[in-house]
Amino acid sequence: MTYDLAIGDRAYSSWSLRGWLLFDAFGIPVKTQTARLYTDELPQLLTSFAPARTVPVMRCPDGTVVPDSLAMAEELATRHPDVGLLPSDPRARTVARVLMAEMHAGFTALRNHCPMNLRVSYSDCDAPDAVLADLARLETLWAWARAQTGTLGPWLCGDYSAADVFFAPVAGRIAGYNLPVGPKAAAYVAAHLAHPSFRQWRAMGHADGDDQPFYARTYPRRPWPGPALLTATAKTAGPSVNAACPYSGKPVTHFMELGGRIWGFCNAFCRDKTVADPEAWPKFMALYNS
Ligand SMILES: N[C@@H](CCC(=O)N[C@@H](CS)C(=O)NCC(=O)O)C(=O)O
Repeated sequence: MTYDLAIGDRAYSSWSLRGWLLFDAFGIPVKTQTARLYTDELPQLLTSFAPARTVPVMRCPDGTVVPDSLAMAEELATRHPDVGLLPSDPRARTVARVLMAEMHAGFTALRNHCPMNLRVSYSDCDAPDAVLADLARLETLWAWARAQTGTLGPWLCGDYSAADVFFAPVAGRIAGYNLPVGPKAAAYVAAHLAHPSFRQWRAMGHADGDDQPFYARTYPRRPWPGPALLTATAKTAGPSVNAACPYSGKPVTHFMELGGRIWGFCNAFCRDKTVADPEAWPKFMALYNS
């Protein structure tokens, strides 16, 4: 028995990103099921996760359902004390909990004006004062956490922890809407964009289906400010260098061009997540570099 996790569209569901990172970034095995927001898929999926009304929601191996990201973080940290979800140092752990609680409860202006959309990147979004006030509060909290925990590295409370998980969507918003922050906050955002789990999530977000109209904005665009991406292109036909999919080992049916060669995958999702960010996928890069 393992954990089951229900999530929404990866490109848009900021709460789902938190839920998934709590597993992926800490090596806790999980079986993930997805449903598209604003469709009947979501309530349908949630019928097997009662009493959940939103995603993320997890079912523990013992059958207990945990329908809230903050409760998930606490429960996973309790059930897996050795994976580093919460800092082992008591003071750093307290600070991490303060950060998670405030992020979970607040920042409404930022959330409303800049809904997470990992498929686009804007150069400006006319941020109103309330959003600027939320950004100032984030910078205060992040600086306070570093001072309290004596952290000099990229994360807030020592090693990457659940506190950082809770700010991953905010990092995506600051990057995606080009929101003004100081150099220390900008470095923290850059650390999130380069985190292996975040990169994989964002790449899968590009492969998750059509754009959701609710998130469309007409702001001017700029290139995604994360790590420089290799430019790959989906192709309709092979033949490919490889006969077997780098992920499943099954025969290839979907194709992609990269570096002047054609690469094959066993389904559209695995092809498209690789097109979005080839370097996010160690199994593909092992094949590519072999
Ligand atoms: N308090 C919840 C909030 C979760 C939440 O609002 N999830 C959104 C997706 S990002 C959702 O499921 N919306 C669907 C709906 O409200 O019908 C948590 O921390 O997990």
